[in-house]
Amino acid sequence: PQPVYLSDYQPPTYRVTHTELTFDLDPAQTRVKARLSLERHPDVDAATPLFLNGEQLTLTSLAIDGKMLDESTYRVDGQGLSIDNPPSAFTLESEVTLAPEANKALEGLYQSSGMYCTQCEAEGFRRITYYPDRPDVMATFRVTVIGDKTREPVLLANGNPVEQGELEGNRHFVTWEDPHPKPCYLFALVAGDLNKIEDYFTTMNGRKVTLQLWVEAENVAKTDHAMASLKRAMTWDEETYGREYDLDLFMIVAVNDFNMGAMENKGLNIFNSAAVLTHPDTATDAAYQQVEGIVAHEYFHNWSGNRVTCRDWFQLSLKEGFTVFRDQCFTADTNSAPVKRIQDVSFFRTAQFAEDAGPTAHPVRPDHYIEITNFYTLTIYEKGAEIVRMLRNLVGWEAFRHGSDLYFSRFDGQAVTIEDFITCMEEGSGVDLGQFMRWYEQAGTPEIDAHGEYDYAQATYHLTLRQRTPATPGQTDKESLHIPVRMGLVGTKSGQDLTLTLDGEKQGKDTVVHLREDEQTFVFTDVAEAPVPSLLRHFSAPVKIHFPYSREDLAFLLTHDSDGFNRWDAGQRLAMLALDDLIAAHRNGVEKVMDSRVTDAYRALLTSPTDDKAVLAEMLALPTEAYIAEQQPLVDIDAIHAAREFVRQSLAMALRDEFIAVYEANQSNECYAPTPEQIGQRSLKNVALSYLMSIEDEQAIAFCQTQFEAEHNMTDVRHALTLLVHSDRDDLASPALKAFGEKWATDPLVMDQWFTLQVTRPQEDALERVKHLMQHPAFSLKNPNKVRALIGAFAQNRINFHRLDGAGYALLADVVIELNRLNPEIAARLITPLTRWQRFDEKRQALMHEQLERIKAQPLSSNVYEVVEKALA
Ligand code: BAL
Ligand code: ZN
Repeated sequence: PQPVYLSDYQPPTYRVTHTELTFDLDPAQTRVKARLSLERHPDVDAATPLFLNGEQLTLTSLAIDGKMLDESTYRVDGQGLSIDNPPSAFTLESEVTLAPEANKALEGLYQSSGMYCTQCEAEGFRRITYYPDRPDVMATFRVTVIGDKTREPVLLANGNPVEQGELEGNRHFVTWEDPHPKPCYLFALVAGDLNKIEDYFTTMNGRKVTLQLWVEAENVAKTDHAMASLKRAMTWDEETYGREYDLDLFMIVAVNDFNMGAMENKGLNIFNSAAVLTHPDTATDAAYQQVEGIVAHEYFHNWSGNRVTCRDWFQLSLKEGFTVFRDQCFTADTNSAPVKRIQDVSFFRTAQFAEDAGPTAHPVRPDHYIEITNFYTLTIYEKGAEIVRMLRNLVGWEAFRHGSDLYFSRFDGQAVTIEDFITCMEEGSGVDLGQFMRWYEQAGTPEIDAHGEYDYAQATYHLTLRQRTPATPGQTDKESLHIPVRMGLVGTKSGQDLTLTLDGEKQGKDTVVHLREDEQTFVFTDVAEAPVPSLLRHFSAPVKIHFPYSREDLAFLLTHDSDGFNRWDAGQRLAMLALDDLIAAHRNGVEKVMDSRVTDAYRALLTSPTDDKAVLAEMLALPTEAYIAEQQPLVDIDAIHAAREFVRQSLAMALRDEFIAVYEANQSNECYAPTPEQIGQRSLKNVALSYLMSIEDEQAIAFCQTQFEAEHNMTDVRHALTLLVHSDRDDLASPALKAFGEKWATDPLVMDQWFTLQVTRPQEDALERVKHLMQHPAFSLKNPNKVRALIGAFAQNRINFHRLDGAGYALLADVVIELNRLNPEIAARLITPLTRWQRFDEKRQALMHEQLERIKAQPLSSNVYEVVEKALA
């Protein structure tokens, strides 16, 4: 497969102004008629053939302006259709057939639980009809869907329904019109036996919008939260960004087989059922929060993505980075803002940093790709969002909003670039963002070495910051970035933020220093007492910052920093220092000793009054094994696991009474609601229970069993069951697992949880369980949720996936090889843990490498080929 380069971008030679489609649905042979109004660009030579993308289609007829084309005037190959000498403006009519039931890649038109649905982003529309499948071709659409009245009573497409009727042979049709020009990746069609849940939203200009959720009959009771989330998101986007919804109807459909979380098709969002369905008995707090975030994210795309879209797929972060930033702010405003930031950063520093340091590292705007589906990454999404967040902070909210208004009005109905967005931000703020653009172009996580010196005599504090970005594949030389470092100086005597004076100017108690050079020193004057610097507050830039904090400094910041995020981070750093010592002790065979400063800090946290239980739960959580691994030059799987377990158990033993007190104080029989207060309370209670179960004493086990058996809500039930299954008490875990599995055997989303909690257990039999569960009737390799719940989850079970006999790696490779034929997009994603082979010891490196070579020796899809090729380069 050949890469596509950003530098090769050419505007479309022909544009489509209007698209009419008719689908005559059939599982084995759906007929798609297309009638496209095409125009040649005035600058394009008349002899330029028309090229339309098309894959896995059978062309049955082709006509221009009503005249069938002679076979000598066009060519069809595996990529598409070329037509010689078309007129400058014309109507092209084509008819193709395709087989939705055979489509296991879940791109284009396919069937999920018998229902027809589509997924076109990024390049799935070419599996539906011959078309210029690129986002900079935008057309209005009129779509007729014909289906069986019994099997497909519901026929949906984008826009508004304008006509419907009965046809012969128990068939019927509905015609839909979408007046907003859109690229074909936003096209959607759904047909099946679905139930409707309807509600209304009145927009800021008084227009009544009908909101519909379409689900299978058994899921009707699981839709309240998604509907309420949608209405909150619509209100928030009006109030925060002035964005009003633009059609009379907004629909969300839940499907079981879906590669992504959800898709923002114009007026007809299609969702993975896992991202829309909730019920207190079946969904955890985390799932509730995820549903709210994804519903909002897809809705926000209506402006940031649909009304203004991407010129080409290199600009993907233009819509995704901006929309993730928007959904993060929505969640922060709707729930606990500090917890949202802690959770996002915690995930980012573990997973995106790992991506940025691995063989698939790429800039937020890549300059080439082989398979665009491989670029729906944490870098494009999450690092893209961090860049937009930096922008907001650099120019200030008002100017940012001004720039955003300008962007939406200037480019409405257009397909644009990241430069267009940045230009609007520059115009909206008057700030030069020239150097800032490098964030989009350079891959790799920048690192800042910070050094501070306090001069008692002069009452000055010198802070020196030095930046470097490590080399990444294809990018060896990096230029210095514009890095905003938000900071404060916390007085060691007063325990208070000191008033900052920088270059003679008073800054208040919190400021942002702008690091633009490789190295800069910032001199603070009138610093009345020796400070501890609090750096990168709120994670003001997606970088790693190193400062030689002592444990005393960190314990001090943990209690005194006015920035909640940095208080949490100080706790993480303190735990990391202790973990580092214990990892070394494990490696050297030396007795492990718990650092009493960590225990003291945790005791203080557990016994101090708090008004935000969710934040406290985050503060009590130790860094994950994956995060610890990211901090090590070479990952020592066993030492990390042993060290972390040692800390967990030491804390549980030393603070057993405190954990019991917290657990008991946070019991509640209140009716379940996914409110921030209740979620905080449950998180705190369950963190305490996790610590107690790490020592598996009778009291903890009794708590766990009671919590499991109470069946109060899925958050508590799942947590208790997980702890039992992850303990050595198989005598208790097995009957509980069995009862749970039987109770929920017909609920696919609960069965996903049942799979995950078993294969993430630390005991040695995890891999055997995976193999066994792959035979379970509820498991299917064809369903991406099942693959993620079982195989993906097992690959996160660090101690067992990285078994020294290589059986974990071999299992993953087997699945990748099989999935490569069925669903290349999911197969390529699944390889990720193997691509990080260079981070491990020699033995594991060799074992992982061997599996990558084994995959490479197969006939591969371009998706899997691209990832494996990079991993082995
Ligand atoms: N556009 C793909 C799904 C999403 O990011 O919303
Ligand atoms: Zn998105």
